[in-house]
Amino acid sequence: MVLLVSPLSSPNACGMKASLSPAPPLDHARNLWPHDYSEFCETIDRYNKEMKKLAERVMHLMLQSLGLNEDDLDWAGPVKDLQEVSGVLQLNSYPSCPDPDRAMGLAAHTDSSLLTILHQNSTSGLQVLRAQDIYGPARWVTIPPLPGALVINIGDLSHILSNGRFHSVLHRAVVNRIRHRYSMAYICGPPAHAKVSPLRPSSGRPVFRAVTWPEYLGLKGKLFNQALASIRVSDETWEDHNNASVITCV
Ligand SMILES: O=C(O)CCC(=O)C(=O)O
Repeated sequence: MVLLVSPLSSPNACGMKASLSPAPPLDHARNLWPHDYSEFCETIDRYNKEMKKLAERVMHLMLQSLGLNEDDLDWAGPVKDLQEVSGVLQLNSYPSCPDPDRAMGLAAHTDSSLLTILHQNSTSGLQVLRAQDIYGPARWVTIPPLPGALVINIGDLSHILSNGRFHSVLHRAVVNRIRHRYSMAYICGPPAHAKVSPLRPSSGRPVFRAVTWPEYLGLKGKLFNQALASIRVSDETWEDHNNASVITCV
């Protein structure tokens, strides 16, 4: 079961993932807890605000690690936009299953966000795909829940923004034989109007074209795990583009 809540103060703003949610989050909470939904809503509202602050801080550090200093962050319009993130909180519930190998929690995917901050209860289930290395072929690795720890997943938009220096991570959730598992994902992205494009590519040219979050979600809906590849700028397109600009300038 997936419940999407963001932000509770404006229940219709289920945002980018509204199509997955059968009803506005406040209505959903009212149905589940007709008499005391307000405590749930207030707690979620507080959690949402804290996650937004944390996401902005992490995003800021990520931008700095790409070599953007405070001055760059001040003058660069689109970069400034990226410091004010918007988010969707997704609550996931995975009932136990006596035959977990024949059940699917959440299919393998990369997140379409800038980043996702994940809290898991004490039951493990999150796995990331580790690429082939000297220790063996590509394999799924479990990320065990640690008390008090949050997991941060890099999303496709950070992959684009960093021109591939940050890699979005392919992950999935598996179900547990005896224990019910819960997780909360704060999925954060730029404001809907902001175009995300590679910032100051260190190596030559931008590898991806610019997209807004809603546009990218549309592509993801159609192409799923091929969405990122679909906005790659090929060498030929890049050369054509450059030649075209030269001709235009002349
Ligand atoms: O439940 C988990 O650990 C994974 C959740 C997730 O990948 C998602 O909500 O996109």
